[in-house]
Amino acid sequence: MSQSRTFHVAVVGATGAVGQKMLETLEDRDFPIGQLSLLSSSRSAGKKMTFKGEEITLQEAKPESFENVDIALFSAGGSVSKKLAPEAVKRGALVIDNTSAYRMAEDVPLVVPEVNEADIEKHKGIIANPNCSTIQMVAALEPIRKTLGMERVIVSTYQAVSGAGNEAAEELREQSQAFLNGEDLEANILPVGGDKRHFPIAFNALPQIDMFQDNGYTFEEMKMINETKKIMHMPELSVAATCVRLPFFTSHAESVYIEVEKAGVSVEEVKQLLADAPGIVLEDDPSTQTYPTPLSAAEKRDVFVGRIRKDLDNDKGFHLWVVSDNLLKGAAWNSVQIAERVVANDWL
Ligand code: NAP
Ligand code: 3JN
Repeated sequence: MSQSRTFHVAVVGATGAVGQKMLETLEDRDFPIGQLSLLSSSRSAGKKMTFKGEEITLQEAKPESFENVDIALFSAGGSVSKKLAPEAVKRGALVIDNTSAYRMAEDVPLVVPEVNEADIEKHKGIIANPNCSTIQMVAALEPIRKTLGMERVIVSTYQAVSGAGNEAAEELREQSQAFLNGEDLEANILPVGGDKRHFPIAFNALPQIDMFQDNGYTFEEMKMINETKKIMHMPELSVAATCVRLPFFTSHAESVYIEVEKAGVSVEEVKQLLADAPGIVLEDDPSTQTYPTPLSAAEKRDVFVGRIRKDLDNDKGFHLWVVSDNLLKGAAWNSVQIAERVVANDWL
């Protein structure tokens, strides 16, 4: 992006799966950076990472790290955001937070620019980036909702291991090798590092992402449900979610069933709405077996939609297949996109 002013940007969690993609995206987008601070835990402090060909030394994230920072991109987990985001705001930085720490807070905008860019302006120092599975789904739903209305959403996800961080991706690599060598599989991370039991992900499917809640849904499922209603400004929308982890590295895929308000809509009308929408790529042609997959969507910033069908029993029901790179549109790109909108609109 071209901009005359430059900004002091801090990336908190720069060594992580999301943090590394943040750096790549800032570089690819030529974000107007005057100074870049890369922040980590004490474990990685002193190590170096490269940005635009220059080596930058990682520093331990502390309250003082945010002196003179204009924009701080956080992806080091909820507890780090809870402790350090207020310190960054106190020192004048705008925080764009990738964790669930502030997503449902009333005075924190939860933003997917294609859906609710205008909410950014209401920020009081923190803007939350939604959960990856939520982002790609609402980006695909919004163009349909705007014209046809929306009453119900039922989603089942097929999520990549990179969503659970670098250690989970490493676990899939090691288990896959062991499985093919006929060795025992060691599971220490998935489905959730902090839970009591762990199961192999290689050649498997795990119907648990994040911790179980008292209502029987997992936290990932509840994030999708609550965040969708907040971003779309539709507290009355019916949303149900089942989140499943699968053994591939990149991109989340989702089977989404929707019921629109308007009756008698054709599948061609729904396809046209998606084809015309910003950030959405329609890949849907059964005659040529054209549809998105996790591999075809990887390393791309768009949300890909295919397999659009009208429900056979409900005139207002449609089925969609929505795929996007979970670390790009699901995390780093959505955050940098918010930062770009802030800068372009002078909303700092
Ligand atoms: P990851 O690969 O495990 O990376 C975690 C990062 O956090 C590492 O860079 C680590 O630095 C850093 N860190 C840990 N403790 C820290 C501390 N006290 N101060 C500063 N940095 C610290 O995990 P990830 O997949 O990148 O995810 C990180 C977080 O981003 C998640 O916990 C989640 O909240 C959020 N996330 C959001 C989405 C989304 O849907 N939008 C998707 C995935 C993740 P060291 O190198 O020093 O250990
Ligand atoms: O598992 C995935 O595919 C996405 C995971 C996201 C995640 C992982 C750990 C903690 C989150 C998130 O962004 O919702 C969090 C969290 O901050 O709650």
